[in-house]
Order: sequence, then structure tokens, then C-alpha cells
Amino acid sequence: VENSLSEYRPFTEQEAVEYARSLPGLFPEGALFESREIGDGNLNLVFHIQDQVSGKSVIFKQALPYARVVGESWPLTLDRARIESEALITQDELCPGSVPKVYHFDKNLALTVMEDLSDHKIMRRGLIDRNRYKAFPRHIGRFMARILFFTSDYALDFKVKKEKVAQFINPELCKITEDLIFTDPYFDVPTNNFNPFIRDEVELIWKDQELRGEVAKLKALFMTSAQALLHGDLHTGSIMVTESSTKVIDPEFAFYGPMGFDIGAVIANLLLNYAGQEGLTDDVAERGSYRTYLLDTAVNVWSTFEHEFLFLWENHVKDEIFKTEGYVEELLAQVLQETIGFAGCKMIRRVIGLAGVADLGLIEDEQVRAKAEILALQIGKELVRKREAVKRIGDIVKIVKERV
Ligand code: SR1
Ligand code: MG
Repeated sequence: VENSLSEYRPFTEQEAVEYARSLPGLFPEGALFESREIGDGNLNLVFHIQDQVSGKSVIFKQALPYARVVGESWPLTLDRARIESEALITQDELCPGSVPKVYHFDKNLALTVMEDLSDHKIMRRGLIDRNRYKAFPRHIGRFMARILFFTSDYALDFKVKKEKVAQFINPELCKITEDLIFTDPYFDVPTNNFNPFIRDEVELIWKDQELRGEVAKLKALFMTSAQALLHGDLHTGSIMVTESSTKVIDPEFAFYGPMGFDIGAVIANLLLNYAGQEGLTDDVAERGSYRTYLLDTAVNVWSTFEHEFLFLWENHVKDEIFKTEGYVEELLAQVLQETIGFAGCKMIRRVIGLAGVADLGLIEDEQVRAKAEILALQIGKELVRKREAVKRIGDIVKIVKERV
């Protein structure tokens, strides 16, 4: 029913409470609400709403008609809220329990009401605190294998696949990625945002025609390959963890793209933390040991993905031509190389481009931070350049270690 409650306006904390009260069955009668806007991301409003009597809580995520990080001068479609809620529902169907449950979606308000995961921690914070998450590679590898496989042509009916591509057409959010990841860091543009102490290193990148050519290939792949339904922004700020649980949040960048883009995002963000450890601890032994953990994690993420993907392949591929001997091995070899290339691009963008990461940003001393950032740039460049020589995931360990 259309009424004034569902007319679009960015909610205040109080309006969020009124809306929560109006939703049948969400909270018990007599609920005593507390509402806090807790969003700290680049784009949206996020409210934590809790009934003080029963303790029940939910999250309201509301899209703004612009990018929060920049302001109203950067308009942005509200349709991203639909994309996010539909992607969450798809992901929960294909990998139950891996994402917050969607309780309600209001298209007019660009509002998703979802499960509160406050008992989990944003993984980026956990890595900055040097926590270790043993179950994480298994969970995220399985999540990616299931979503990427089951939304691809290898599993879906030919028509359903194309309908899904249409459902998840996400041009404005893709354009953010196209600019911020694949173009802006390679040119001297005003939206870049980097530490003045790394200017020489950044200027080397701006002059590097060979690197630019490789990034161009990866950008074209991002723009043209409709392989599977991607999360689209699978960094460690989009993952919430406990020791025994992993939840993926925030799929507003979801669209049909190349599988390696999501896997590369996870690996890049582990490696950004690896670089950040340069300035996150002075204890050399602890740094070394944590870096070993991060590299092992990156390797295990890919290995689990590959193992799970092959298992699904064995059991679900129907089209005879795809069952040709050697085809899936070649496919996975290709996905691995693309994963490595995308990981490299994602590392470089977080150092030079508009949106940085706390793993580096929290290093207070700018010169120490510069050391970590240069390491991230060098690893990133090597991953892009050497991706086609990568035959197995262990090769990235060599690439990373050669840079230290
Ligand atoms: C203006 S949006 C900047 C970045 O935030 C998101 O998390 C994406 O990574 C995007 O590139
Ligand atoms: Mg996000």
C-alpha cells in the first residue's frame, strides 16, 4: 500500500523506528525501540534498531540518492538497494546461512530490513587486530564456488541465465568500479587520494605503458564477461566473521561478471593487510608470523574454491560439451590467472585511488605508511604483470615474498 510512510526520504533515527513499528510481525507489541545510525561505509545509511524489552534487533540499510563519501554532487541510483536485496536472497538460496537474512524490502524507500550480525566483527577490523580465522577459507571458498558455479551457464538453464543477467544489470555501480579500479589510479586525476610520500612510486605507475596495457585487458574482461553473478565488492569490509562463522554482506555492486573478480577481491584484501602489517606492529616476529597466516589463508581460499567448484562440476554440469576431458581444468587455470590480475588491480586502487583501506590508513606515521603502501603497489603490479605465468596458487606466495 502506497502511503506517506513509504515515500522516499533518507530516514532519521526516529523515522526508522516508526517504520519498524509499522511492519507487522517484526517486533513484539510494546517494543521499546532504540535506533542508531551506524553506517561507516562509502555509500549508504545503516540503522541498528533494537527493542530494549525483548532484545530483538534488526538492521535497516537504506540507499541514499548519492554517494555518501562524496556527497550530493555524486548522484547514484537507488536501484542498488533492489540489486542488493535480490543478491542476498539468491546467495542465501545457493549457500544457506552465508549472508544476513532479508526480512523485508521496500523499493520506494530503497530500504532493506535484515538480520543483525552484531555478534560478528567486520573482518578488516579483525585482521588489523591480527586475529586468526581458521574456518574462513573454508567458508568463503565454498561460498564463492557455490554462488559462482550455480549462477553460471554451467549450471543454469540457458534462458534463466539470460534473465538473471538482465535482473542484475547494474551499470552505475559497475561504472564506479570501472573508473575507480581500472582507470583513475593509472592517471593523474583529482579523485585520486594518496600519501605524498609515495608520489615518486605513483608517477612510475602513471608512466608505465606496459602495466596500463595489462590493466586495460582486465578492465575489458570486467566489462564484457558475464560468467557468473558476482558479489562485486568482496573486500574484507564486506565480510563479517567470528571464529566459527563467516557472513558476506553488502552485495550492492552485484552483476554478471568474471568469476576471478570476486576471488581476486578476497585475496587482494588479505595481501593489503599483509602490506599494512609493516606499520601495524613493530614486533618483527609477530609480523612475520601473521604474514605467514595471511598467505596461507589466501592459498586456502583458492584451494577450497577450486575443490568445491570441481565437486559441483562433477555433480551438476549437464551440457555434454562442457564435460570434455580437460575443459574444467583449463577453465580453472584461466580463472586463477584472472583472479591474480584482478587482485593486483584491487591492491593498486586502494593505495592510489579515492577509497583507501584502514589496513593502511590506520598507520599514523606517514613515512612508515608509505613503506607499507609501496609494498602493496609493488605486489599489485607484480600480480598484474605475472598473472599469465601463474600455474598454481602457491605461485603468488613466491611473487609476494620476492617483494619484501
Ligand atoms: C564511491 S564508492 C567507493 C568504493 O566503495 C565501495 O566499497 C567500492 O569498493 C567502491 O569502489
Ligand atoms: Mg560496500
